[in-house]
Amino acid sequence: MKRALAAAAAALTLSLASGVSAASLTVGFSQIGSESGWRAAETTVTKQEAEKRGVTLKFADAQQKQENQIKAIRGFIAQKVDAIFIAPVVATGWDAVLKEAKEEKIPVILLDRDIESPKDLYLTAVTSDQVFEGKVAGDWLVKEIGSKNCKVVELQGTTGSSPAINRKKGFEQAIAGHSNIKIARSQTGDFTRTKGKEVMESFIKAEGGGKDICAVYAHNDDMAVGAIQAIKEAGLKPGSDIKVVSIDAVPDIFQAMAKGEANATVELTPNMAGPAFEALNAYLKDKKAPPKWIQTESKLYTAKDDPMKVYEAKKGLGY
Ligand code: GZL
Repeated sequence: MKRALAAAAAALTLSLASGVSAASLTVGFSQIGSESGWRAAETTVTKQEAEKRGVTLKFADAQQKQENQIKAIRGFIAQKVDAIFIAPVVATGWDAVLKEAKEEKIPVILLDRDIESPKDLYLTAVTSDQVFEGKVAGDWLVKEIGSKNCKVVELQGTTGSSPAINRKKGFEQAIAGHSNIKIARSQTGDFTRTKGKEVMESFIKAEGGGKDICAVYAHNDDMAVGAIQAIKEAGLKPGSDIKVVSIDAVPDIFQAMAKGEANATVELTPNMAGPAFEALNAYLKDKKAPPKWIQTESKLYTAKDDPMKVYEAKKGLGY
């Protein structure tokens, strides 16, 4: 008992000193898995943000399965946690379990992906503007290509996930007015390097060895890195024979950029938990409901942005 009191006092002091909330909360976090470098960084940063605030984080890795997330969320409800964070693997199928959390008055915050459930079933969603991310990627390609004909192949994220739906939408908006740029093939690579490479290999095979493919648009950098491997193994030069544009801005894409093998990426912060904890504290302290969407920044990086300097800077940020 004495040890627990000492620990709580230490957490209280630490959290007061660091100027964040003094409450020692227990938050359940249902994470999708560790399918990409970005996802792993989000997990690391979420644990760091909890530690900074003296929050007890109960972490559940769903290995990309929604049924595992729902099971974990029911477990958090049974344990009567103070709040639940969810990175929802897909956008549908959450209403029932969110209603159960609501009945127990446990606030839910969505991290990095959105869902199609009624908005009164969650407190807020901390995500980027994923349509905008796709548009930034598409706008970059439009500018890069000019009036040349360009056959694009697309590596989509996880089928049914909000980033896959929205990043596709944004990219298509960007190229809509440019009939010289066409998406010839589009398939999910499930946000992983392995699948990204496999699907790119099939695109290259289907397109007569790939020499007519002008660009690959990957919904995340991990699939782009897999595609780069496939392009090289086909005897083509990624970054020049086939332009490579993707999203996340993880360190490895900057290494590829420095070698001229990747061209552009749109940054996604892995720190969704910081804003989520701040919104939760404000809500628990004075019942001040946050906006339903807390938007994180998106920034384009290209080879002009000193990629190795960005690589070094990013290495310390949870990657
Ligand atoms: C987007 C996030 C995506 C990342 C991928 O907000 O959900 O999931 O872009 C990750 O790297 O797999």
